[in-house]
Amino acid sequence: MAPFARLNVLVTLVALSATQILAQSCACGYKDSNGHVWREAINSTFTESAGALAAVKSNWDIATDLESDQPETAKASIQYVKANVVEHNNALGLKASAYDNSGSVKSAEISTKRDDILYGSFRMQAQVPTTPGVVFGFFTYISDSQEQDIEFLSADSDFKERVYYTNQPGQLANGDDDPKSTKNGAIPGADFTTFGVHRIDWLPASTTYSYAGTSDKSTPVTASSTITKNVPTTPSYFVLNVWSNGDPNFSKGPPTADAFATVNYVHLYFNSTSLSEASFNAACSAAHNVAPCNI
Ligand SMILES: *[C@@H]1O[C@H](CO)[C@@H](O)[C@H](O)[C@H]1NC(C)=O
Ligand SMILES: *[C@@H]1O[C@H](CO)[C@@H](O)[C@H](O)[C@H]1NC(C)=O
Ligand SMILES: CC(=O)N[C@H]1CO[C@H](CO)[C@@H](O)[C@@H]1O
Repeated sequence: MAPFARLNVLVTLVALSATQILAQSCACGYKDSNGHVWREAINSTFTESAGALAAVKSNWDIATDLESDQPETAKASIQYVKANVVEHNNALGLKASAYDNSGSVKSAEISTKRDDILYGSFRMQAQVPTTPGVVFGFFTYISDSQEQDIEFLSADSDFKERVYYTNQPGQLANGDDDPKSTKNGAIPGADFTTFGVHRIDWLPASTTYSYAGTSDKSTPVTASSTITKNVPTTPSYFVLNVWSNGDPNFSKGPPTADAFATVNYVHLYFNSTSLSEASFNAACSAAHNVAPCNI
């Protein structure tokens, strides 16, 4: 076996055993701060010594598609490339590259290998991009009308505290934002360029978007906002991306320098259509009904 292959096997074994330990110790699931219990978890910590890309490899696919179907006002297509998902500041970097006038902006996207996630509590600790002209997204997705997303637009003058929460579709037939399915606004005092936790809690009748971070002076700042319209009901992927299409109506840009989101971790706690309540209960009872792990 070549030394690199041996290393890969070793990394895989370490990753597998970490997953098994996680599964065993939380056989009765994960209980969140609202008292909801979730059966499964994907715990991607990008700051560990194995490196961010090892954690990506375990649970995520890196997008490589060209998205050429863009609004009329866009200046470029989006080309997702593997090379833009990188180790960055000892964490995961998602990069939209400085535009090279090639007709598409090289961008970054990771999505879970699983598309069976149905309800859950999803958190990431991250810093938003500071180079103007890109979108940073954290969202569930299965189709354009079964999607709930958190987006940050680095071109906003107040991008350090402005966030876009949407249960898609976020627009009315006349093109205006639908105030019932989208809540866009500033979280006064927040500084998203410091590491804060952004969270989506997806329940059958509501999506709650929240933030727990700090101001630029390290004062705690928290906020939360609930949307009950267009709550998705279909099993989905979980996705993170950083992209630009140069559309003056939204992403603006394209960026003239590389733009990075820096992600320390993504913790997804959820139910899925692959592990039934009955199988979960059987596994929990086989583990002597230990208490759920608090998350
Ligand atoms: C997720 O991973 C982090 C760091 O690796 C660990 O501290 C934490 O306990 C894990 N959470 C769960 C619920 O397993
Ligand atoms: C998730 O699974 C737990 C354990 O089976 C169950 O109690 C809970 O109702 C489920 N949550 C949702 C939103 O379906
Ligand atoms: C919906 C919207 O914001 N449309 C705008 C898109 O950009 C063009 C050109 O900048 C404007 O004319 C539209 O009003």
